[in-house]
Amino acid sequence: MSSDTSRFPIGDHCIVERVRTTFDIQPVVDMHTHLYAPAFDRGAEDGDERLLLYGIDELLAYHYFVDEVFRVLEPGSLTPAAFWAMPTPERADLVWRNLFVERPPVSEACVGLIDILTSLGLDPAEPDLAGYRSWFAARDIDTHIDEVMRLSGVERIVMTNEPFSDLERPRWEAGVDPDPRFAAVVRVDPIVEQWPSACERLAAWGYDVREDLSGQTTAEVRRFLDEWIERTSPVYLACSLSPAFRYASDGDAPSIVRRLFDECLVRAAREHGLMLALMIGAKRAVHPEMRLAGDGLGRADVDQVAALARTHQDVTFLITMLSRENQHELCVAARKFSNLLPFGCWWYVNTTSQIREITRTRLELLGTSFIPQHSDARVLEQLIYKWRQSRRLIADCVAERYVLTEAAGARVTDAAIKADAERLLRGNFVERVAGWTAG
Ligand code: RAT
Ligand code: ZN
Repeated sequence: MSSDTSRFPIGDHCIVERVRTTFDIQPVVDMHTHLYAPAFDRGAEDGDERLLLYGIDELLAYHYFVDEVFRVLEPGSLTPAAFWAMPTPERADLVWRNLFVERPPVSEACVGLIDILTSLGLDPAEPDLAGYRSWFAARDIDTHIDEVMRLSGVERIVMTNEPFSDLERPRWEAGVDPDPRFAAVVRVDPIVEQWPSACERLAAWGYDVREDLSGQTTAEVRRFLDEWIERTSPVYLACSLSPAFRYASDGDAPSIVRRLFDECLVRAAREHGLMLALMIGAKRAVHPEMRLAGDGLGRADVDQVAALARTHQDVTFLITMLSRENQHELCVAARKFSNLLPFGCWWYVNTTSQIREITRTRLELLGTSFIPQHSDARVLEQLIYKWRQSRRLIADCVAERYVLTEAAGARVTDAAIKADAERLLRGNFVERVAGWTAG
């Protein structure tokens, strides 16, 4: 454990160690990941695309490394199309050589990968991937998941389950055995973000829906949501929205998006006693040839979130925003509407400097009434570095507040520190999930 407490302006360094120790051992509920229970891949044949990704090749093929590697390749030496045509191990070799062997790994994602290797007892200085590949190949997946969860202190992994994904939908329809280590989430971006094509797909699946929402459309969208809620038993409903997202109506007639929220998504959330998570600010396909690595971000309008919260005060909205510029405004909106629950430092703000800044702002404005982090892990072992890093950063931000609390004259007991750690890393989420049972 590092003993660098120099950035604390005043006082009692001992409280910093007490907080770090408490946060280090507090189990986490990771409330947004892209990981899947291994049961989703049971029966998959060699060469089939997998839902649960793990191991060195997948770690290096992670989309956070794709845009990073293009920044250091000789300009014009490789097109995105040629890159994607390479098999995964070849892409992994390219990333390893360029970002880890030819220069010291410096970026957030690079340092994270080194942390993973070291935590698993591997030497991070191998010139090539052969040794890592055989180490991962010898792992039994169920034991490996347990070990990764132990190392990262994660008690339950919340998946992102997408009924509109052609890869995932058939697995649910065929039936997936429940795995107590994983919880489901129904995520339906296309319903709001690409309504015309979502409408076409729903119609092809037998729902009586029309693009202008006439007739039975919203009832039929509800039927679709109800069926998926029944099938997956989700812990919340979710939707990712572009920075241009608008809920508030400009004229008298409610917009299609507003009706989809009011009559479908929010109503389903309310009637099933679920939270609705909105992840706002991803500008999809800014550079389409880069595929998953081609998304950017933009500043969104927090007034839209406030309008939703004001209209539906009996539903809890889990909100994360991608733009740094939205973070302070979101905290202020959450002070006005207690049904707004800010969560996580998402994607491009899941970096050391941004986690520190956002967590400090949230603690200053919201006390401990928010969810400071989720991992967004897409590859299993990422849980290790993402949680190791976030735990420590969150603990230090909390300790910084306690130093001020004590300087002002109040005492912070060990029991109070433990209660805050529990609230921040699991309680603020699980207490709002009806019927939550320990994993
Ligand atoms: O962080 C990521 O991996 C992004 O690609 C997105 O998946 C984002 O987290 C999302 O949930 O849309
Ligand atoms: Zn995500």
